[in-house]
Amino acid sequence: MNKMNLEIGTPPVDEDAIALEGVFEEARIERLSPVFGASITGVDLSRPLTAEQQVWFRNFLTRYKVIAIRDQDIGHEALERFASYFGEPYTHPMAAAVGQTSAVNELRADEKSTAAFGETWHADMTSEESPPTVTMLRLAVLPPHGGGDTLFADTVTAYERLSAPLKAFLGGLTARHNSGIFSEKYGASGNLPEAIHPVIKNHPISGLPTLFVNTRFTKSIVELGQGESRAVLEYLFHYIAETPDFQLRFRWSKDTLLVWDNRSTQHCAIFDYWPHTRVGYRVTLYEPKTA
Ligand SMILES: O=C(O)CCC(=O)C(=O)O
Ligand SMILES: [Fe+2]
Repeated sequence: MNKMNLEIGTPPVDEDAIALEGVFEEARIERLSPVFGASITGVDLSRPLTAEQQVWFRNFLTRYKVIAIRDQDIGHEALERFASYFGEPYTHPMAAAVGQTSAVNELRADEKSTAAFGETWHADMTSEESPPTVTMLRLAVLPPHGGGDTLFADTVTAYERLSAPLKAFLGGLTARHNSGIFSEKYGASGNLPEAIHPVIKNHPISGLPTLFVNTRFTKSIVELGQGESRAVLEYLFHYIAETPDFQLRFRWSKDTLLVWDNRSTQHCAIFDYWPHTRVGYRVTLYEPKTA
């Protein structure tokens, strides 16, 4: 089996395609759920990866959608280097307001926080014409009594499990996404991105259809009347948020680097640890690199 057969244009889902032999001899993979998600131990991101290892990681991500790379006590430079294997760093349009000063963005919540970043179900910045493709987050400080888990939903499986008539109906629709959340939450004004995306969007690498609407950015369905749009979106938002069968709850460990495919998943951060501190370092990428 060719280890690289998940790259652009081929369907992803053969486990042999991400065999570790000859690429990472010391590594071990464990599933995070039967549906999606995997963790890997025994790799070291403090050093550059070979071209073959980079392709392997991209395939691993496409296949599992959320990957946890354990025990990465790495600095920002190594984080940025690993991130560069997945795309170009994305700068948030509200960079200053969300505390971003470089490609690596500190995510911090502590006793002074009234909210944490990403507390509603969303994919990152779908209000962009080309939304981020991959996001990675390394947690450096964990709350002492647990908490601060992150929920994920697999939006390929969410689509797959809809009935055929609903799939056919949604297949012809597009939706408006905007960044209103930033004016509401951060008082932002000016040119915030907005975009129209198909409600069912094919993943650019796997080709698989995904359910591409989210509570944070999706405002209406272009082809429907206002009431119809509201009802359909309401149903889809609830369906994604309330179907545990295609969700996982990720429990962090210190120095885990979590990478998610922003095109085939949604996530929701849980802020249950106040007044304790949780600190992470985050890099967001756009424009997939091909091998
Ligand atoms: O803090 C988290 O677990 C995730 C926050 C979030 O939504 C993000 O980093 O995109
Ligand atoms: Fe997010």
